[in-house]
Amino acid sequence: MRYNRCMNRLASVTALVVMVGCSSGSSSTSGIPGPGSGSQVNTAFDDVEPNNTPEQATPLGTASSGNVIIWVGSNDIGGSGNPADYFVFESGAVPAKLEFNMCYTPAIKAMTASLWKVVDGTQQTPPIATWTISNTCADSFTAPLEGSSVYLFGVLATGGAGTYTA
Ligand SMILES: [Ca+2]
Repeated sequence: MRYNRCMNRLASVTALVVMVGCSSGSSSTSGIPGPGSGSQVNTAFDDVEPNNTPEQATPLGTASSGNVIIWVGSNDIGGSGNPADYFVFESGAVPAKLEFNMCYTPAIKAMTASLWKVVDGTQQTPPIATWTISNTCADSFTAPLEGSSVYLFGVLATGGAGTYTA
């Protein structure tokens, strides 16, 4: 009797784990572009519209060894025509860090940024990190980067159109 109850409980726990596994797996996106050539990632995360979905991510090439520090002079974002900017890049050969500060202007109401690993053109979920951007440009966000790996970086904005810098 006791044994049966235990096995029933084990079966339902197993089913839950499988369900959670399936739901997190189904939200990943395949068809992410390759990082492309060059090393624009070292210079600036300049967006090339449309880059509103992971499949439209702007390729930024491969980083030189060392930390990736996101630089954005001024990118447009916000409003129904430009809700997000996605970028794809490959890290340098040595494990390093992603680092950035970011802020935005009105009429943007709120912004988040996320970093995902990409394996064989497929976005891996959940994201490595998701950050809430303030409008003060002093957030000091960081995340670890494995060596020679492909990453998807995306920013989402709500409210109206504005710009962001990093
Ligand atoms: Ca965009």
